[in-house]
Amino acid sequence: LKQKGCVIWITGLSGSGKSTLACALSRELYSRGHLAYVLDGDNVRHGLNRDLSFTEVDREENIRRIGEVAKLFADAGIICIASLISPYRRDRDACRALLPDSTFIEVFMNIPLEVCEARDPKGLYKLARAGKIKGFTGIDDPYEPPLDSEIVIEPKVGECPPPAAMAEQIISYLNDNGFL
Ligand code: GGZ
Repeated sequence: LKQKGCVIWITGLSGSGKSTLACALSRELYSRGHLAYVLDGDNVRHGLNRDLSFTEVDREENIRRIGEVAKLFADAGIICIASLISPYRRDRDACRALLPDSTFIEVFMNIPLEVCEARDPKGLYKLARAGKIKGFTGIDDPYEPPLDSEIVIEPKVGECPPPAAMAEQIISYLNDNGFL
């Protein structure tokens, strides 16, 4: 194997760039000959998790299942990139606890709500503000930021880092910590 199995858990608000980063990272890893696989909340909700809504208990179950599946990939020696809002700290910590020491790498997309809302790529914030979506994370549902994530992605001078730069930040971490 050309990599050590692990889970890269990307958490953050809707529109913070989680899926974009997951995609850029998996492509970059592939191009370097590594095996990576993306579990994206929005995608998994169309299949495995199609029975789940956005209530607190269903989000908890969404996160739990993705954590368990991610663990299987990591056990198989694959770099599993999980990108989902995962708004509750205790649910993320429960996934961390499933994995061997230091193989759960939490990545916090520290992008202000105003920036995510201004981007609004799917128009969901607009619907949430209009009351047409209830319980939308950041609007009328909570998001608990990580307190000690391994990696933080932050905008510099108001600009969000380009996807390649974000991917590079994570690849450096993987290199420095013996995963690649
Ligand atoms: C948050 C919602 C909601 C509500 C639909 N709250 O930006 P997107 O569209 O593509 O990503 C969001 C996705 C969130 O699914 P996750 O599985 O990542 O969430 S969680 O980890 O909390 O279980 C958003 C869309 O689904 N979406 N309704 N009410 N996001």
